[in-house]
Amino acid sequence: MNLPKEISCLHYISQGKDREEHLANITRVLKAGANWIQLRIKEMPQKEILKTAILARELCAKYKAKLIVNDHVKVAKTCNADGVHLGQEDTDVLEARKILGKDKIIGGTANTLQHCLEHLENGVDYIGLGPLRFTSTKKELSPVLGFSGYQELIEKYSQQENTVPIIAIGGIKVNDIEELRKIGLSGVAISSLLTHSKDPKNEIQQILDRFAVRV
Ligand code: TZP
Ligand code: MG
Repeated sequence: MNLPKEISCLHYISQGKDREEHLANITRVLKAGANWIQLRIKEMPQKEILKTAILARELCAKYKAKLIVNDHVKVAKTCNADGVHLGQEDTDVLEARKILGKDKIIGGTANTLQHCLEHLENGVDYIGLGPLRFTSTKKELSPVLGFSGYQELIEKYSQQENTVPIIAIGGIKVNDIEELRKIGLSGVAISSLLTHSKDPKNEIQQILDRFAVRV
């Protein structure tokens, strides 16, 4: 699949109880080879999220990684992040595009084919589709798709004339990559596995390698 804005095949989704923990977890995966960080902070005042985003921006610049801010378009704009990731309940994609401009990356969450088609219509740069399986990382999780759900959806999605990369999310482990890749996923977004990994370097390398096989 064509990757117009160089959408990485591995998105690390940050987690942590406070600013320090988010930044420590981000630093750890950057050192281990991650090249794409999605700063996902819930339950923190916007000012604090902005401070964290500015520091995450510096870290990502140091390791030549992309920084995508979850939910907060204004934070993404102010800290000059590479883009924003928007859920179904967040700022409208068209509105975000007006604020951020054409060169920034906008990703959108999807759980159904309808969501994917709407995102295409609105001009997102990638779609985060999931969950693959249950995960406690996200509250109010959408219905689990499983491999068969992805298969069915991607068969229909790939009949569209112009598509964008689809990134799988939700409870993903290294051993899932091969099957997801075969189904037609362009990448994976992972939080827990990498946050709690004893050897993130090894896991990141394995994931990048498994996607690199694809031509
Ligand atoms: N959206 C659907 S699942 C999820 C998000 C943000 C979190 C994925 O995290 P994990 O910990 O890799 O299951
Ligand atoms: Mg959101």
